[in-house]
Amino acid sequence: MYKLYNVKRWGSLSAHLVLEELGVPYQNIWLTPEQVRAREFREISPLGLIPALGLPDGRAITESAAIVAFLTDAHPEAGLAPPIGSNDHAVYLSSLVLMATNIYPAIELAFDARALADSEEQIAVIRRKSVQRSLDLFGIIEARLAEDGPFVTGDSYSAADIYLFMLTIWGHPSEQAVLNRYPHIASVVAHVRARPRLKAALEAHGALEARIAEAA
Ligand SMILES: N[C@@H](CCC(=O)N[C@@H](CS)C(=O)NCC(=O)O)C(=O)O
Repeated sequence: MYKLYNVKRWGSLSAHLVLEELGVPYQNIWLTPEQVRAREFREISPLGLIPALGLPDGRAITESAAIVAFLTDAHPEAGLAPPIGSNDHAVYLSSLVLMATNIYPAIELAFDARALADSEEQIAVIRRKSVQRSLDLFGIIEARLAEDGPFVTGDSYSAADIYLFMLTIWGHPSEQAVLNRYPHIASVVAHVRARPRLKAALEAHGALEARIAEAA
């Protein structure tokens, strides 16, 4: 059985929602930030990062995009990714990696601002610039959705839409800032929130409703 190392509202949200959509058996292991930062967790995730997925053979893999792509490809019958080898699958992988290696770290930079800066002024500058960068990058996804949507890979809903949803709820930029600016992303987000299979997991992460008041 898979084991998901999970923290509420962190990067494991994508894998958690994908596992729920797939309907495959898995053990959900909730961790606190302190447990993630403990030495022992490095045996599972060498960089001390969430998410990590334990495989049935006892090994564990990390990196959110790889976990999502692995899960959907290992369970193609669920139809949560385009057929492996198709052009749509190429777009699927490219979109996942684009989001994971560009938008995700731009958002993380805002969270890391305090550790990187020497003063409150520097923190404010890092946050402002990282939020602007994230918004610009969301703009690239919005343009693609406008041209080839309504979903990230085109006509069909996929785990890439779940991944996009996750990035919009982290607060830097605020979900409201993303949704107000980008109507096509807003409709993907609404679609993910309305998926019946995801309701319980979204509730567990406190992500069923948008956090309107959140700053940034
Ligand atoms: N490239 C990694 C990034 C993972 C990452 O940065 N995870 C954050 C949470 S969203 C984390 O675990 N941070 C550890 C900490 O804050 O101590 C991925 O896509 O999985």
